[in-house]
Parts: sequence; C-alpha cells; structure tokens
Amino acid sequence: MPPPGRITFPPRSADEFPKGTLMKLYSGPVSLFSRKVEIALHEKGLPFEQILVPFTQTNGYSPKNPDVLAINPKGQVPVLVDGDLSLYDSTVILEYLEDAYPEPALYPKTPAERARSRLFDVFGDEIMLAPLRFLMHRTEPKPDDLTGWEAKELKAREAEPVLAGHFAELDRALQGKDYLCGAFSAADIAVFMAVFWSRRLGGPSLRGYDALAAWYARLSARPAFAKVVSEILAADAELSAPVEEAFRE
Ligand SMILES: N[C@@H](CCC(=O)N[C@@H](CS)C(=O)NCC(=O)O)C(=O)O
Repeated sequence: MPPPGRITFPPRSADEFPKGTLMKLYSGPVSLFSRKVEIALHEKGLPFEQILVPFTQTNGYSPKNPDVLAINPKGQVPVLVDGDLSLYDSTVILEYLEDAYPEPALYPKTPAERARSRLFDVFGDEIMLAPLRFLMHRTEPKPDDLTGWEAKELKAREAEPVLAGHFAELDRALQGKDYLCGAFSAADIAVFMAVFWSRRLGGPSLRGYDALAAWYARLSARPAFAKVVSEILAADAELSAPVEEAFRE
C-alpha cells in the first residue's frame, strides 16, 4: 500500500485482484458524474473494468444499459459493482471507495474537515450544476430551425455570470491554499469536474481568478485527472458538436 496522499497512478495491476473480483464501473463517455468516479478510482490506484453505456448527443442515454436499469432506479450512470455490492450515485460511490479502500485517503481526517469536503462535493454536483445545465445544449448538433437554440442561448448567457460568481467564491476559498480542504481530497475532484465542465461548455474564463486558475492547473497536471480529461476530450471529438468558446482564455 502506498503512503496516504501519494498518487498511485498507474493503477495497481489487475492481476493483484483474484479472477472475477475486479470492480466494474458503468460509465458514460461524457458523463460528468461517471468521470468523477473514474478520477477517484485512478487516484486510489484501483483497477476497474470500464463499461461505457450508449450515449449520443441527439438521443442522450438511450437505449439504457439493462444492468444499469436493474441496479439504479434512476437509470443513471455511474454504477459501480464491487463483488456482491452494487452502488449508484457518484458521491455514495466515492464514500464507499474511501471506506473500502482507505489508502490513499480522499477525505480529510477530522469530522469537521470531512463535512467541509462533503459540502464542496454538494457545491460542485448541485450548486454549480444548476447554471451548468443551461449550457449543455452547446455540445448538441445545431438544428436547422434556430429558434429553440437561440432561446436556449439566451438562458445560457444568463447562467454564465452565475458560474463566474461561483468561480469568484472558489477563488476566495483557495486564497493561500493548494487544495480546497487542506490536503488533496474528494472536494477537489467534485469541484474540478464542475469547473472543467463549465470550461468545456464555453463558460466563463478563469482570467482574474488567479488562485482558482492555479488550482485548476495543479489538478490538471495530476495523472489521474489528465487521463480522464483526455478521454473526455477524445469522446467529445467523436460525439459532440464543437463548442465555440470552449476553454476560453
Ligand atoms: N447524482 C447522480 C447524478 C447522475 C447523473 O446525472 N447521471 C447522468 C449522466 S452524467 C445520467 O445517467 N443521465 C441519464 C438519465 O438521467 O437518464 C450522481 O452523482 O451519480
């Protein structure tokens, strides 16, 4: 086992896991929540079998994978199968991974710090997701009749300053810090995904948010993040419409 906090990438060999005990992750090629779990698995050095469910920008997650439907009443990915345990919801999965495979730790040690880390998870997954949803049409093919598209763009333009406000809050939280909750933690994974998704969808620039930009670069350089980001960008090149202001400077 590596010492706590150490990056264990590339993952431990699948041979270390007896036949049939390798975890399975049902994931989506451009699923924010599935990719969040993949980063956690890579950070923990845990090998897994990745099962990418069908997804297109025109039909979404259809047809649904039958295993996902059987395990998750919401029919959503990510779904993790570890032995006889089947789980859904990225946050539940991250907390299980921490309990079952504690090293390297992805949550702080004290109850207060652990709770703060979980609040950042909510901030990324729910608070930032609310305005982000208004940008999601941008990876879909533009229809011939642009009326509906233009209406969505009006909403997106209203959501962008909300996201910029969240960037400002994060920038304040990161003043003088390398990570959101002391050492690197699950908080950084969840919030990174929301910031990355915002940039991927042509959301606000990081200019002027120096602490946030430095944190974003610091995480992007971690092998686990770099691997997952490159997989998402490769999936976008195949599946998604190009977004005009993606990753704007
Ligand atoms: N709160 C859930 C959200 C999962 C979620 O929204 N998954 C999306 C992909 S990112 C999905 O499967 N959508 C298909 C659907 O809702 O039918 C989590 O954290 O796992």
